[in-house]
Amino acid sequence: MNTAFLSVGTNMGDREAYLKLAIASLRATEGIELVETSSIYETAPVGVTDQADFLNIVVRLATTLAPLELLAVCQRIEQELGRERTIRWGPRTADLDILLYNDEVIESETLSVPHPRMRERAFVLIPLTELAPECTDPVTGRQFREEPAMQEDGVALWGSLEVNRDERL
Ligand code: GSY
Repeated sequence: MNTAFLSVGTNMGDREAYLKLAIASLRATEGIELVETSSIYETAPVGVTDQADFLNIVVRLATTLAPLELLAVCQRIEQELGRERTIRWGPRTADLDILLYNDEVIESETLSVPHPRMRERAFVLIPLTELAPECTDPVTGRQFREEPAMQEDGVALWGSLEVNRDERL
C-alpha cells in the first residue's frame, strides 16, 4: 500500500459542495482509501490574483494505484466536476494535485512529484503540515513546516468537512 497526499482547491460556485464532491469521488474510486482530510482553509489566490478566494484542503490517501494512475483519477474528477482548462492559473471548480507519493521523486513528462510549486504555497503547506507535521521533503531533506512560505498571509481556517470517523475509515 502506498501513501499519497493530494491538494484540492476550488474557487467557483458552491466551493464547499465541490470539495465534498471531490472527496466523494475519491472515496468511490477502487484502489483508493481516503485516510484523512485537513481542515478547510480559505486562501487568497496565487498566480492570477484577480479572481475569487479559494477553499483548499489536503487529503491523505492509502492507495494501490501507481502515480500515473492516480494522476488519471485526479484529472477524471476535475472533468466530472466541470473543470475546463481555459485560463492557466485561472478560476476552477476543482483542482486536484498530487503533492507526495510515498518518498518518491518522480520526473516524467506528465507528472512531477513532489509537486514542483508546493514549497512556495502556503495554501498547500499549512493543510499538509496539519495532517503530517513531521513530513519531510524527499528532495531537500527539510521538513515542509520549515519552509518560509508557511509564514505567508492569505490562509485562514474556514471550517471542516465534518467527515465522521466511520466514513473516514
Ligand atoms: O494549483 C491549484 C490551483 N490554484 C490555487 C489554489 O488552489 N489556491 C490558491 N489560493 N491559489 C491558487 N492558484 C492556483 S493556480
